[in-house]
Amino acid sequence: MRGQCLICISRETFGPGSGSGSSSGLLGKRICVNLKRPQALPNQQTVDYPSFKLVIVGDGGTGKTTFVKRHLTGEFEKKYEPTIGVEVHPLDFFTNCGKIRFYCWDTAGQEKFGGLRDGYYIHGQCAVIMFDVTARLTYKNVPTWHRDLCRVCENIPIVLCGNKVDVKNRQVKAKQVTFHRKKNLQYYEISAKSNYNFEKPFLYLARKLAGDPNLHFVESPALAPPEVQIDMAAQQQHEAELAAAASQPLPDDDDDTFE
Ligand SMILES: Nc1nc2c(ncn2[C@@H]2O[C@H](COP(=O)(O)OP(=O)(O)OP(=O)(O)O)[C@@H](O)[C@H]2O)c(=O)[nH]1
Ligand SMILES: [Mg+2]
Repeated sequence: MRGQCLICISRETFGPGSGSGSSSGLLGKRICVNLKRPQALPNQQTVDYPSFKLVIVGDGGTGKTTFVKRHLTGEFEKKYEPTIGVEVHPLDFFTNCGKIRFYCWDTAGQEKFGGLRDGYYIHGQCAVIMFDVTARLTYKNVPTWHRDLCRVCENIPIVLCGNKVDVKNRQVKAKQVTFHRKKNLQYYEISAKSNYNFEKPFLYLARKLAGDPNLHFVESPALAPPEVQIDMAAQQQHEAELAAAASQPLPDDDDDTFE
């Protein structure tokens, strides 16, 4: 299968320059990151501007690979090809503080293709946990992904993404999504296929990593053209429900009661 690989992680294979922390631009000055941290693959080009390892996890089929491939490459898999092990995609963004790169470690959701599994999380500096709003089980499994991730990466900024909001008959309603509130994560509704909210998770993570809530993107990344149109009126309704739910008290423990 194209571009898919199982890789081994070794600290020694990454030389100076593979990490961020070089001081190009304001961002570089603010962020202190260990230069030896492995972020890219050993054979992957490294850059002299701040770069971060972003780990993407979630059940198989939730759209992780589709999401990262929207950026630049223009590739879009219509047919579902499960990821084997991990694929690492370098994604660049232009901020008012300079350029920033996320090495997106797109991991396999399917157990049988998991490879090193949480071995891929080592030195993760930020993360996206993805579920599919059309498949309840993928939301039920979010706490497990979160727990496994946090065992390896303590205290990293994490975004929870509910993908496929373009689908009419969604199974996980916006107001049923509460996990992020319990764990202090950011939540975004996204649709990889329509590019809806594509930039939001990256912007949130960039702001957290830079420690600058005012950081913003100065250019939109080149994205693959939308494959579907999203019903914006319906989505605005969902976003309003989400905002309203945020002011409600949290259910005691709805992880198990969400059926
Ligand atoms: N309707 C809709 N379908 C999507 C969207 N994103 C992904 N898909 C479809 O969902 C299926 C799975 O997508 P992948 O990106 O391969 O899923 P994955 O999370 O990488 O799966 P694993 O590699 O097995 O972990 C594909 O058929 C995609 O076309 C979306 O935003 N909307
Ligand atoms: Mg995949």
